[in-house]
Amino acid sequence: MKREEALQRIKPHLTEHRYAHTLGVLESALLLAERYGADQKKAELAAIFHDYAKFRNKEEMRALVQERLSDKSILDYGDELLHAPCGAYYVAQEVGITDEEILNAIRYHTTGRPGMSLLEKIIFLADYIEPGRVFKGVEEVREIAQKDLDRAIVAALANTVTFLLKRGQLVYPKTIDTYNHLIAEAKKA
Ligand code: DGI
Ligand code: FE
Ligand code: FE
Repeated sequence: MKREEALQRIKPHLTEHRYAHTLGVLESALLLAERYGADQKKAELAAIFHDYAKFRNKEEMRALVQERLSDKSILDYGDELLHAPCGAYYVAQEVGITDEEILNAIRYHTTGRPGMSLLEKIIFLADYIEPGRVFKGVEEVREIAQKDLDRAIVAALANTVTFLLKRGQLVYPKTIDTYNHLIAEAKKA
């Protein structure tokens, strides 16, 4: 699928703000793919579709997870997590993308998972550092991202967990597992 066609496919599903965010994720993902040697075309499609389900009806998504998806654990950790695994499902069903690497990059873009592929890491990080993001600590993560992909993800995860803790929100265990996995791997190296 060509870039223009993919962008046309997501536009009706997103607000103007979220569409601009998606263009930022696309830009960052392509730069990271170049730097770390990932497939540019897969990075492009995964970035464009990563928030495809951001504005879907939450009840519909909860029902989808209950009925169709194997991992139901996200249901207990807040509705914000639904759009990633449900997005992967809808993108497969409605857009016809079948590449599991692309679908996994969409599926795990919010929480990460232990053992992420290069493409998954790139989409996870691009979502965090895209030029439109302004939250505290993002500039430091952008700098680390120039040199060390895993370290940048650890920094992003640490910021996100800190953010959730400060607001008294639930932290999804897989987010912590991802953090621990990357720290343990860095110690081994
Ligand atoms: O969809 P975006 O806004 O571009 O970014 P995202 O997919 O990373 O989603 C961000 C939201 O997800 C934000 O509200 C915080 C929430 N979130 C991220 N990690 C976790 C989380 N929420 C819970 N409960 N647990 C997590 O581990
Ligand atoms: Fe998202
Ligand atoms: Fe996003």
